[in-house]
Amino acid sequence: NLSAYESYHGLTAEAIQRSFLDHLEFTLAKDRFTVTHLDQYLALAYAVRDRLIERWLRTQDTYYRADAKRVYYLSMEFLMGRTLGNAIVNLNLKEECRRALLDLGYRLEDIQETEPDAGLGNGGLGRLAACFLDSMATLALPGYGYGIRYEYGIFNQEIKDGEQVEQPDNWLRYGNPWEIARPEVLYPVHYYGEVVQFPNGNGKIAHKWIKTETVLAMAYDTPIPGYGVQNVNTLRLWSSKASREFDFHHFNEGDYISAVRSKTESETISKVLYPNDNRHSGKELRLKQEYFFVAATLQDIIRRYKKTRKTFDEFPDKVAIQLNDTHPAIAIAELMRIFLDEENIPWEKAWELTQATIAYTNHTVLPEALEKWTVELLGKVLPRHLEIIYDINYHFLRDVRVRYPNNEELVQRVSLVEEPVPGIRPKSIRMANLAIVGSHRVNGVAALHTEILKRDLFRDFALMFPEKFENKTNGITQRRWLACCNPQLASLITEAIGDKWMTDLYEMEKLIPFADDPGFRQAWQKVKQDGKDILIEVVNQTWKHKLRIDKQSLFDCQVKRIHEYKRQLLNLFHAITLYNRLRHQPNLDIVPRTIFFSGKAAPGYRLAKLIIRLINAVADIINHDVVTRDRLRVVFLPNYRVSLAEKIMPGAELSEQISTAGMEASGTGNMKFALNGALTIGTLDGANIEIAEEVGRDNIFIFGLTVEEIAKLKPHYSPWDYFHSDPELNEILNMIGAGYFSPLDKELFHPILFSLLEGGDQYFVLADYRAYVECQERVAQAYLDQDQWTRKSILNTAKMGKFSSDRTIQEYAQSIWRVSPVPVNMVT
Ligand code: DL6
Repeated sequence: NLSAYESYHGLTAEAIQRSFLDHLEFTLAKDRFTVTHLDQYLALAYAVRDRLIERWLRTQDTYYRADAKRVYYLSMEFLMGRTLGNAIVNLNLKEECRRALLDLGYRLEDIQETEPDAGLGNGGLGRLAACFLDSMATLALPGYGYGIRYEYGIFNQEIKDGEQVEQPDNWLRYGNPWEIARPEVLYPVHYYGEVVQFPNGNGKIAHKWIKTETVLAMAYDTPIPGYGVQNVNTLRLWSSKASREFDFHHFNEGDYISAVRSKTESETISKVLYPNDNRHSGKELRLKQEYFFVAATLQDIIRRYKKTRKTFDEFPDKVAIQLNDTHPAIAIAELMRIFLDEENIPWEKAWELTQATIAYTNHTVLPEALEKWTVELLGKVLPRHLEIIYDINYHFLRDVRVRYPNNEELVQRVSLVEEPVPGIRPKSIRMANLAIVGSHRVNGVAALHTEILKRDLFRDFALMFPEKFENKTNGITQRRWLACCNPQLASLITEAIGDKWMTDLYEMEKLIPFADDPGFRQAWQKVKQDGKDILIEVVNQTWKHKLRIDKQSLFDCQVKRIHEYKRQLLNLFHAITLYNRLRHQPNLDIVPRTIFFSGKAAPGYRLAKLIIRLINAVADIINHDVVTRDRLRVVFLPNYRVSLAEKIMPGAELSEQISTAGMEASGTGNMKFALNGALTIGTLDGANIEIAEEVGRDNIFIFGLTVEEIAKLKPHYSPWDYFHSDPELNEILNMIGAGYFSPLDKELFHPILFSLLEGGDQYFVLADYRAYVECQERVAQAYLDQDQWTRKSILNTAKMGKFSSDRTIQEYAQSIWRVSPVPVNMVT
């Protein structure tokens, strides 16, 4: 007999149950005879969503009344994963939901499993954006995520005969209860056409972009609840719709089929996420996607700004725009276009406002990932923007020549335009240079990465504008990556030190004394074992009980995108090393290991796909060998995604972070593992360095060449020397070459050997092999002493305070965005 108000707002188990049953009946039109798992999930999702709505509305109202400065996080990717569990934790409703459902005979965990992942991202960059949204809301910052509502997110990976097969990710098939469509929030986005000039009456020349093709961007909003606050922020994603004028043009000419075709073509813009991680595609559709969400977002930002202001003088005081890599960097030209052509603001003023508003985060130093658009393509798709970029370059290079006279080489290097080399490269726009010049701050994502930006990649710019460059070491949200994904460990920690760590991860330091408490260690070990059991269950479901996993074995995990620089090969070579040792000496006493791999390869990245095939081929041989299979297992878990990561982290004991030094900008998987008590084996790369500083060298396994050593070795590096001088390495490469792992096609894996030997081993796999194997021996030795291992595990978790995305976001808020918390108060 609850009131309707209680059904929408009540936070008791009773109210949630009522809401759940109401949605089942009135939203989904189901009864207990026809209800499916999907219905159960949807009904619960709606019930939980109801509890966010009032706070969500109140949040917008509070920000408006406070005339708050807003932060706009522009990202092509938001790798959100599932929403239900996170919303329940952030609303503190877990027990109530559990009870409400149990009473009806349902288990909360089972219902959560029905939710598809929102896989609107490739990897680290997209997941970072998702963690940042959680932290901004939790810190009560007026933050908005803006991106694209891809109809198809990152592909689903199947493994068939050891090979990756991509399947479309139709994640919206059964509807998305978390989004609210906003058909009234609709903006035109223009492409192609031409630019005309005319006198503006004040003795100046004005520009008009005409004869364009127009697509509409429609908004879909998702609530982002903070933890422990009433703030509920917004993620606004744009979906493309055909514009009416565009249709009418064809209709008027009586060409119905063309009209429908153009409509479909317009709607392809938000159809699919490009599945590349750390690689620039250069495709026209990708450029259109980038401009699509930037143009819609800027219109939305300006509309909101204009609600309270008549001039643009205060724009940078009310608006901070963060570019998540260069993917949205066209925002610099677009904001200038709006200021110049639509608002008639003079160039100098427009430029000052643009620079003061925008900041840019770089996420990679890999040359193949740096975006360059050919002048031909940019001029065709966005002719006015190309003109503006040339004008920005003209002003910028003029200043450079004044500051650094007679240094045309410098001018060439920093120019936004890369000059063509006939037959080699076309004339192109360097988006990173545009992003640096158009921003007031540029940041890297870990200390080493920022140093490399300043020393190498952006050296000239860092010397010109030292005040622009800052470091912001990445972080992860402890709400999802501990509280949601590892509730047992979270409870154990909370029983010991209280729950303040949920909003202040430095509180974890209070665990330090517990590392020496035998009772606590035992309890910790038990929870870690339960995590391993859950992971075994995942393996059993995936491999239909064909793989028997030793629950006592060391769970050694490398889960991330498959990329040569991340060096899954190094890990695999270690597995083959152990295998060979066991073959040669069957009685050898080794620490039993299960080596887990998981990750997707970009569909067009042939070598990465071949690496997946080799992992599976090696797994097949090792797991079937009666001599070795009880002591060594290799498991590839298909379809790595956020929800799978949430099952892997709690069971992992060893975290593989073994990229070539200098190449992984930060890494964030490294932080998730350590927070869940895994020990890291890693190179001195990205955030590993800072993790080592925090946990101490006794509690981490560091190996391999440093950035400086690689730089020294590079000019005369010969992988052949290592091939000839290291017998174990030699044996592995010969086995692969002779078809040991591919008896039906002995040359199958030759391209991998080619890249390692003739190709020069760009990623120094052979150079680091011996150090890695020796380091793994230290790991195995340490694992023998379970008590000491557990101590280190506890200390890893205890020292993760720095790696909360709350800390990262606080730093962005203070030194880049200059925004303050605006807490929402629900008491009227
Ligand atoms: O900053 C988030 C994440 C880092 O942790 C990874 O180290 C880095 O590889 C990744 N970068 C990209 C670059 N993609 N582009 N462009 O995903 O960013």
